[in-house]
Amino acid sequence: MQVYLVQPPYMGIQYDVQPPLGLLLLAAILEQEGHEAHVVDLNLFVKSGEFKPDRSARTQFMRRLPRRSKQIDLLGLTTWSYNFGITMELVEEFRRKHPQVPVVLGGPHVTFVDEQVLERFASVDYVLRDEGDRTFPQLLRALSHPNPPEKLALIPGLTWRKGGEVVRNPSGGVVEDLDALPFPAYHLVEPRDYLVLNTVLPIEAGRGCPYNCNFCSTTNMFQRKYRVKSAPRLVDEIEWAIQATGSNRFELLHDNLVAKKAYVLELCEEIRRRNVDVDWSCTSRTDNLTEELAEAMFLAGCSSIFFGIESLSAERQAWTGKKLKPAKVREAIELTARQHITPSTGIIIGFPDESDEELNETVLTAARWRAHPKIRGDVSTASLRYYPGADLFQHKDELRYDALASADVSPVPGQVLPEEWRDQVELFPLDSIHTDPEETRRTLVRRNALRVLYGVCPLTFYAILRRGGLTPREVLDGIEKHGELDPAETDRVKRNNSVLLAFAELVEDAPAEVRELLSCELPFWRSEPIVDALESLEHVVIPKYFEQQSLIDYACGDREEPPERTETLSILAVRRGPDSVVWFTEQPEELWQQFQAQFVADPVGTARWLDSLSNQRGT
Ligand code: B12
Ligand code: SF4
Repeated sequence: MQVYLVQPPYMGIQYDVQPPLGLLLLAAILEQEGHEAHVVDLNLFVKSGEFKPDRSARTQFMRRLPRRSKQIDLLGLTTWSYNFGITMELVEEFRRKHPQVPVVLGGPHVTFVDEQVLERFASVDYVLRDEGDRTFPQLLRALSHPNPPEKLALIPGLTWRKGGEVVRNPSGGVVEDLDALPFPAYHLVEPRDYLVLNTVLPIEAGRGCPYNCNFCSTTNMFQRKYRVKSAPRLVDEIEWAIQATGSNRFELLHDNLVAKKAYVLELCEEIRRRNVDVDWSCTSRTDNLTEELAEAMFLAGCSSIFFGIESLSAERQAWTGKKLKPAKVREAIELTARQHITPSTGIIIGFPDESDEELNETVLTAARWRAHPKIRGDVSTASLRYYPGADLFQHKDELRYDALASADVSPVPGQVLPEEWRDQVELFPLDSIHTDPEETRRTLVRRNALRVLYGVCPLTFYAILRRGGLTPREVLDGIEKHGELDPAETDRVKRNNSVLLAFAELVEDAPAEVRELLSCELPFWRSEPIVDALESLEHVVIPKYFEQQSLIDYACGDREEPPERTETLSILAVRRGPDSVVWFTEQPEELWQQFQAQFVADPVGTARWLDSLSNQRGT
């Protein structure tokens, strides 16, 4: 059969793109069964800039699929909650053009709203719940059978229509032997198309997390049994992926890989024994990591570990059911950094009943992790949302459509959920929210502000909290009050600048040390802090008052006395497009002239050099 598997686009910046691993795995399984599989990644199509925002999304997406119905025997789509609106728009359009071609949905969203989907949308024929590795080929076999209903009734996890009635087959459990799965069909995509946007590719290490946090659907989707590919099998896959993709940077996907210490040690041992030159990252709970483990991981090429921290308050931890101990969280981050691994952390904004002290503690601690030169962690911020399959979804009655929440998850600029679907909050839970409009706006403004501050000027942010006498709550309130902040603004540069200009107003009143840090991190902060496109070179010269290392030590709290002063230096900053570079120099004007001359002689080379030095990426 000719099977087309589609990854719909999802929100996020250009770098939020990864090959759709679940679909590539299913494609490899289908190929083993003799089918011809095609993977269409509409997320890549959007993020690579090929998508034209001023033209119809439906039309552009349909053009990526065959025109004639006879060229396609089945359409399968992966589904996530935050982009289910655009997913269903595509499905509806597909059904209009190809009324006879069966459509099957799978993945972590429809697994929990299967009956509702089939009841509401005639355009969907099948929902295949849970893990599809064993059941998807069974579905294709059943569809080729002379009497499909007889066979369909036997497929575990299938929700389908028998006559006019929606039937829900019992679930069939999970794939126990992950070693038996084939390598993903990377030949169906062009790895280079991904690598130019994001240098890290995913490899699945395993599934299943033994914990059960109230905001997370993993335990219901992949269940609580920790499953992994054996160490030799996983390292085989890593070696194969290096050959197949030309990259040696991988994220080893598992929601909580480090939960089994013995396994991780064995994996590290296997990587080192085979001397594989690989740079990898993974996810861990903070309470699963030990110094011994982190050291072994570093020696085996691990460069970053993601920790879902959520909050530094013991009460919020209890509320989520995650139950991390704040002191242990701090220890784990420090030990990770000590072992030369970058700790990447995730926090949640918008907990109900969160006190100012709790918010302040979480935001301040994360600011320290981001800013401190010995840690330099990444921090990502998410707002609290109810996902199907997560325990919090029991409160789905609180959800109501909200234009701002919906715009927040919009995968392409200007895409809004069709009006007639807006009352279907279970199906489109991320276009809805449980908080009132004012609180929703506040949460999103705060989350956006933190993304920008942690991303663009982390040192100044931490310094204003440590040395500027403001609490995180006061900074966030100040930004909310001063800025013309529209969380629905789709122009990212405009949105980030409104945060930065409001933050700069607060910095104007802060001590000179904090102002100078902002001039180093964001030299154009008094005009337009960041730009998207700028053809000519722009420069600014700012007097420098403090010796840099002692300024940083003071800002980070490693030095109590004020920073040493310097008499002669200036800050020279030059930018073109989104890229800027900063020098500390005694002769800013001469250096600027030289730079201009170099730019005239070799504009492309100089721009590329600027690009390589730029520090304003990733917001
Ligand atoms: C890698 C990843 C990402 C990557 C992108 C992945 C990609 N492919 O492009 C990035 C980092 C961008 C990402 C971001 C986010 N993610 Co994410 N992510 C994952 C993660 C860890 C792994 C996905 C994966 O590849 N799994 C391995 C494969 C084998 O599994 P799979 O894709 O689910 O496929 C299997 C089944 O689902 C099914 N199946 C899937 N599709 C189909 C299709 C058909 C036709 C069939 C029959 C079956 C089928 O069969 C497959 C094989 O068993 C999952 C957690 C997880 N364990 O899966 C979360 C997960 C998908 N992410 C999630 C979330 C919430 C997010 C964020 C919103 C996080 C945040 N709060 O900011 C962001 C949103 C995006 C953004 N840009 O902001 C949720 C989604 C929940 C939901 N209901 O939508 C998940 C499930 C984590 C969780 N437990 O909550 N994510
Ligand atoms: S948040 Fe992490 S620890 Fe908690 S259930 Fe989900 S994957 Fe497991």
